[in-house]
Amino acid sequence: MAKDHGPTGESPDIHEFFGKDPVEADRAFFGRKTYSDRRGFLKGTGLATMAAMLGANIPFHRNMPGGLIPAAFASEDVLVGKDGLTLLNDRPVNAETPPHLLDDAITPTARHFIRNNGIPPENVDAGTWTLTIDGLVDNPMTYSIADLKSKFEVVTTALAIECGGNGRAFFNPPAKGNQWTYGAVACSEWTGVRLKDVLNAGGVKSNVVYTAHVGADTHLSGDPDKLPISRGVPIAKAMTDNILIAFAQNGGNLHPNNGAPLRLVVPGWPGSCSQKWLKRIYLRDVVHDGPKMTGKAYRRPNRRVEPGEKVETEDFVIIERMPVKSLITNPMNGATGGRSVEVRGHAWSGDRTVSVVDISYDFGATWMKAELDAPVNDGAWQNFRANVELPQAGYYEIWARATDSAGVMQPHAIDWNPKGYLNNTMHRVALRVS
Ligand SMILES: Nc1nc2c(c(=O)[nH]1)N[C@H]1C(S)=C(S)[C@@H](COP(=O)(O)O)O[C@H]1N2
Ligand SMILES: [Mo]
Repeated sequence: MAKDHGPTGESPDIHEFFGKDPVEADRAFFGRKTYSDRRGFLKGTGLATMAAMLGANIPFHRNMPGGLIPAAFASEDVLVGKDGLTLLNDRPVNAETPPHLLDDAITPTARHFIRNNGIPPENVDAGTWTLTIDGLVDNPMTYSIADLKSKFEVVTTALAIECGGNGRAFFNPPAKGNQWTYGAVACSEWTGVRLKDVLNAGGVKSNVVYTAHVGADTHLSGDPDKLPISRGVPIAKAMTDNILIAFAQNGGNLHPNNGAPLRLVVPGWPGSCSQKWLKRIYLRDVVHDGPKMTGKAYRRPNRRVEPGEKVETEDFVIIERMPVKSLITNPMNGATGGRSVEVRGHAWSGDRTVSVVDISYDFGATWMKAELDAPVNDGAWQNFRANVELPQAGYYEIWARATDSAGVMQPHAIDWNPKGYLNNTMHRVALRVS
């Protein structure tokens, strides 16, 4: 990237500039007074500087939406420490993992997807980080990470996190939001303490209904009084065994974009419940109404709707468990190979287990049972494999479908909803036998 001067004459790097002071960066480049002012456009010094940084004029600069960072700059620097992820958006950072890179039983930290709603905190120090538990508890407490480790049982478990919007890219009519295809899912090994132990130590009052989670990230507007996201779960869910307050990922530090140094991991429910950069959990006697809990965010219609149907906000309900789903991680979509193929992948169903994974290579006319492992622990995804012998050279599709412990099978077609959540249609990969 060109190390030129930004509009203030002191910012050599556009990400640094937007990262430090997004409002000022927008004003300088786009002439916008507030982040929500979408009419701003590049002009004057902002335009000249942007053009200098790009090394070219921008003929259609008047069409550039305010705040847009040119794709020419949307480079790997926001994906430091990640391996092979596809960047969907760089402000905030959203990146998914191609399915074939999710082949491991335990997802390496470098391949765990990133879903940010705001700007992560910078220069975090695990040594001074604190977590406050308050609201409707008998004894409000503030813990350091060392306190958590010494006061509570430390456990290591494999826990699957899937974004509620994973698969959104396939909705028709399309749904606004990050166009996740398959890779907003991962199953790292997390080390931490149980949420329920920490809540119990605080003494949960009898009128508690919901948890409320607060992280240290900043709202995109830069407004310190606004949270980018604050979600919660019903207290009964919070008291289950497999929810962790995690301080290690795969035996090492959490990746800075995955919530370092402390995060919640709520397996089986929308990833948004798993607050990153966790600073505070407060208990409430009402359903939590923080940012991204209300309206249409992480909510779905309370009934089946037709594709494109308009749904009133009051007809939306909070998404709880994620539905039964599977992902083929081998072969890679579009691969060419011989007639013998080991099909591999993972399957999961929030708060349930998967009982069967079926594989088809003849467009669903016949199905064979894959070998399916039990979850390594409650909350982990399950690995499957099947040896497939393809009859002759040609084009094939490998399809996988999971059925869960309640007998629910993945559908062929999307159950459409306005915000594009919960797409659990069967995964298909193309394969050519030469
Ligand atoms: N503080 C904070 N926590 C957050 C988010 C966020 O933007 N800020 N995004 C949530 C969403 S929508 C998802 S899907 C998961 C993704 O976790 P990951 O980025 O570690 O993969 O984090 C959740 N926790
Ligand atoms: Mo998400």
